[in-house]
Amino acid sequence: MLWNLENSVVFTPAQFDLISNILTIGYAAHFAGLAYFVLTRKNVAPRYRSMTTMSVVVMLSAALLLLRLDISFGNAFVFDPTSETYVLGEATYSHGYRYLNWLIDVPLLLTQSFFVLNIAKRDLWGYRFKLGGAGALMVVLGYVGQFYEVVDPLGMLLWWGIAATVPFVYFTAIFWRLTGESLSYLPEEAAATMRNIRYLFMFSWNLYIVAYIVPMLGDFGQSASGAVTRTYIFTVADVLSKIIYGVLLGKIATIRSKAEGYDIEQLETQQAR
Ligand code: RET
Repeated sequence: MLWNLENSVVFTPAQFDLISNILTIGYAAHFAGLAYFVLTRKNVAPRYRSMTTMSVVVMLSAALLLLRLDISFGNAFVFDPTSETYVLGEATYSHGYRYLNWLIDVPLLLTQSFFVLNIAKRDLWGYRFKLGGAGALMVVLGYVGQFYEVVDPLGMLLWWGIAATVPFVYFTAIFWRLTGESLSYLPEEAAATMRNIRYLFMFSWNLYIVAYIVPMLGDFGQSASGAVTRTYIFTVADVLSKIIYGVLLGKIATIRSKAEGYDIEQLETQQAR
């Protein structure tokens, strides 16, 4: 039997609301992020705009996915008046969508940073291939693992998780080195932001691992509270690793644009005259 954690527990109305509310906040935040990135696109010089485009794509795919998850959650559980709980109805909740969304977002998030880094042109495709490929591999391994989160959390789930950690460590090391090198050539203010991005990356990407581990935590991990907890962790990780990360990269692009003589305020005043 292949089963997600949510499908094997019974929710109190409060737990049901906690999950469906946080899923709603999750997609609302990404739709808001979508508007933000579309509207601020012209603040950066044309050479940085593909980076903003990547944020737009990430926002849209995440917002739609989280909406899909919320609908799936609402459809799967029905209120049972006798026990006053939410129990599984005729459909099941499919958590795997989350991983399939990462397949789009992880390679984009990893390679998006290249636009504000100085990477030699001839190395660019190599790095895209290494980071994008390792990112996708990690997601696929994690996706296979999540099928075992109820039937064998300390066996197969753990096994696939450890397998997924190998590409994770590989691309994180490259990302850390490339962004670390940038601290010496970025303008002062941009370097300070890059420092924050590095910490944010480490914190938020590791949160996904924490959420993945929840079903392994014995009775708690296999309970409705466990399901609520991991949905919250995933949502916090999503907002930090996609929205805040994108905003900070945008800040670096704006600083670099200005340093290179592109000033949107000046351009707009000129046009207005
Ligand atoms: C898994 C399985 C356990 C081992 C590791 C994992 C890492 C997942 C990460 C996911 C990042 C997702 C992002 C999504 C954006 O949309 C698959 C949980 C290492 C790092 C950034």
